[in-house]
Amino acid sequence: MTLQHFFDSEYPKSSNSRDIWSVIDAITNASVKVSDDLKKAALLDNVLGAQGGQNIQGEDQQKLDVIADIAFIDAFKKSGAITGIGSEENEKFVSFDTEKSKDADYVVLFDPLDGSSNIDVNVSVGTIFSIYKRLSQYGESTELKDFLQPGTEQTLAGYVLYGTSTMLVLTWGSGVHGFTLDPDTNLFILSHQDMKMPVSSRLYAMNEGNIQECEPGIASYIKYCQSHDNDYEGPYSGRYIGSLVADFHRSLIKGGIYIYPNVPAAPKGRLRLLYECNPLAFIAEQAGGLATTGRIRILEINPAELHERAPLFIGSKNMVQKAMSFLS
Ligand code: AFP
Repeated sequence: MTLQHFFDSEYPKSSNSRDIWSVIDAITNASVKVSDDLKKAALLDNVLGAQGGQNIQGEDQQKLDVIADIAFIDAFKKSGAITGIGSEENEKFVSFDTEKSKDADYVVLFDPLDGSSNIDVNVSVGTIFSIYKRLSQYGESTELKDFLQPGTEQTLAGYVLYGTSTMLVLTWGSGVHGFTLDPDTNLFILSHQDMKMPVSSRLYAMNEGNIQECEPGIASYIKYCQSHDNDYEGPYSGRYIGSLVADFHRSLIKGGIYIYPNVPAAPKGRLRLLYECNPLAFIAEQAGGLATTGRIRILEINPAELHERAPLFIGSKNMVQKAMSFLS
């Protein structure tokens, strides 16, 4: 079944369903382009490597970060259903401000290419996105308040994983569904219906290089994972790709926990609340998992700024709860 067919049969019929489809259509169009560029990256001129600048987070921008950012922004502009966007790669939000887009219902927040420092070594990366209904007045430009909504207000969220196959994983609040790109037709086909995250597993993911720098409860939890005194009575396996979207996808399918806590170099955590934590938290919860800062639910945070960061404990419900029990 194609994504469009699935959407037509499953998305609640309402006045906004055409607009939501336009947004999904824009995402698939841009992701097919990005997927093609990634596949051929080492063969194309001027695609691999660093752009030579830094994004607002102070991180080195890869050329493909910029290429993906432009591809998604163009597709969102064309969709006619989006009034403005916030992107990890742009300092400020962008209000589209055409006659049509001033009346559009939705804003998108997205990370065009998560894990992009992995591109040059041919490791999976992804696009993560989150869609909200605007709060500003119709007919006017987008305002900051449109983007600073808690994750509980998301209408739609998902990611495209550019891995051994290209997959789109989506939720609109009634389960999580996965679609695989058929490279012969460029259509996304339903391959994973109603995905459920196992409630526990013996896989943990963390940049353990940071372990001495974290609050003590985190080192104690990791010791627990590595011991014989845990619920599996034997060491868990450590798995860390360094592309959140790929690490998360593994947890969604096989179960597991991903932790990125506060560290002195990133006192509020490294990950971006609006582009990474909220969309993945919506998916995790819809699949039966959990997403917290270690102390509070990610989706209930009221963001104060566009590029806000948050610590993230995400994955299988029992594992996230267990990890939280180690924090004072
Ligand atoms: P990039 O997109 O800049 O590569 O950042 C990736 C990321 O936000 C997330 O996808 C990774 O899990 C995390 O950072 C990796 O961070 P460390 O290199 O500090 O482990």
